[in-house]
Amino acid sequence: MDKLIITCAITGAEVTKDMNPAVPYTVDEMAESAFGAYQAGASIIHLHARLDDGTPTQNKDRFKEIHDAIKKKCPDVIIQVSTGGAVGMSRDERLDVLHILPEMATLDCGTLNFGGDDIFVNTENDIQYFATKMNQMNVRYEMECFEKGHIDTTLRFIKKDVIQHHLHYSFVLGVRGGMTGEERDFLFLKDSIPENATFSVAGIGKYEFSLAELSIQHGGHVRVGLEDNLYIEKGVLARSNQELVEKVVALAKKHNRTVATPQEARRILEMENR
Ligand code: KMH
Ligand code: ZN
Repeated sequence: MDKLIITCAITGAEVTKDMNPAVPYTVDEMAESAFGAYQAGASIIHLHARLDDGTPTQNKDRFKEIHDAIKKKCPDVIIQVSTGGAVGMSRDERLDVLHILPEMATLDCGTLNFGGDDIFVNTENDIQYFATKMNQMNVRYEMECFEKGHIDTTLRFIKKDVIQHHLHYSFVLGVRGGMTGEERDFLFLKDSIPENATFSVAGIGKYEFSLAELSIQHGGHVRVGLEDNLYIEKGVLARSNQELVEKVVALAKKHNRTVATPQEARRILEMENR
């Protein structure tokens, strides 16, 4: 089995300090939180940008400031910027972040309900537009799939050579409107991707650690972080992103998986020659 790549989704666009005071907003808070996660074992930081008051933004200058502050504290960490942004943002607004030429970004592979009246829109044309831009700019992507139809969409785009490079999936499970994160869901998705692909899981809320453990056992990788889950255990708020990563590291130990360094993660994801 490959070493375990741990991604930490430190802030997202939807969670707030009212929900958990450890959610970072400012540049310094982001850098501090990312550094803690990195020290605990995260090799990838999944990054959204916020203004100081918590408002989500895809503004390239704000992203650059946060990106550079994180890199100053942990120069070798992989920063994976979000091109998902927040619900309601336009295509080009979401892609503004690509101007900082990130090492890696997300490619969201389908539309889904996002709770209440929210819809996270990713039409077939959006996906093609995003993938084409990232191919042109030599930005590596992780394919975010919230249900099986999203995987089927990627398979069509792989055939058309719109999706290129090493295939790396993230199964984001447990969103209100997407697929749940039960074992049967995980196994169905894992068995639906190409054999040469790698995958990670991002369990939302209560699914975070059960999915993490499943993925560790099945040779997959893991994302945790306050973007996805605010609790270290039922009813107990996590004190930091670091604490969430530490819990995954303990699960890895339990199942004899060694945690990958950022350089090892680049090798596993075939990102070295970009
Ligand atoms: N904030 C969600 C609307 C991504 O980062 O690519 C989208 C999201 C996915 O978080
Ligand atoms: Zn995200």
